[in-house]
Amino acid sequence: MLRFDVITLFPEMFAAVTECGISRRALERGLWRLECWNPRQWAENAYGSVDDRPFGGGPGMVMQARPLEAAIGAAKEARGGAGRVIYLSPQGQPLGHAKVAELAAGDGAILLCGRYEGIDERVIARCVDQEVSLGDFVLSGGEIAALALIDACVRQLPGALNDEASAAEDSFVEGLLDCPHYTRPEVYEGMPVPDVLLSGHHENIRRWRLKQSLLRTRERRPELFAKWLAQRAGSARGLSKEETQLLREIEADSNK
Ligand code: 9WO
Repeated sequence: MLRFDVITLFPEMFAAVTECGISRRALERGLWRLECWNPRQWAENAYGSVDDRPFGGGPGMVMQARPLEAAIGAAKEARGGAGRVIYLSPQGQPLGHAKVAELAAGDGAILLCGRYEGIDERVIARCVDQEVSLGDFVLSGGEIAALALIDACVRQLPGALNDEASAAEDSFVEGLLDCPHYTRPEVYEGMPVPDVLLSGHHENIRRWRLKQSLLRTRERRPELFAKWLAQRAGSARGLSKEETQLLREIEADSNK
């Protein structure tokens, strides 16, 4: 079963996934589980401190190795001695759908959340299997990144979404951005919903949505579009007739 063990000084933050929305429902359905491990429990002094001043000087504090490693050890033991350790940091490899899908299909991971200016590098050397980043920005700690990772994985689990929705239809599963969405009213502040969506013609609607996805991806994320094209054109099945036709239309439209 998918299981996340989180090493964190702020276990209460993880109520965001255990108490809310799709991830809460999936937890109640027994589709995944979460355990938090607070390094403070393994603090080396009576004050319960787990940070200290950085060697070499400079501002701020660094999380000490021993309490972190003890917490990781406890988490590993609870997982039967196994479990890869992922450290969430801006220095990591960028997270994408492929990694999310791989994690969701496996048994999860131990997620190490840093605070302050970071963690002692020797913990990374000794314990961390993968360092993962959500993007080029700095948070106050790894927790919000870990929450995002957990949420992304849990919604991939079969049975997590209600049957009207399917993670297989998500943006990125096909390597393209999502199409636009509309709901009532039909006209909002003078802006109508595209006619095709009111037509009831399911084939035309599907085609329009695919075209919008292609348009948006090409416009907003050219590198993603190039990757999609290369992957499609290079694969055994190649581009479908419809995809080829839509790409021609897009090309023609952009030259108008
Ligand atoms: C804080 C800081 C303060 C003064 C000068 C330099 C500094 N660097 C940092 C810092 O990088 N703190 C990190 C906070 C330490 C590791 C955990 N933290 C974290 C993880 N911030 N942002 C992330 C993160 C994780 C995944 N994807 C994007 C951001």
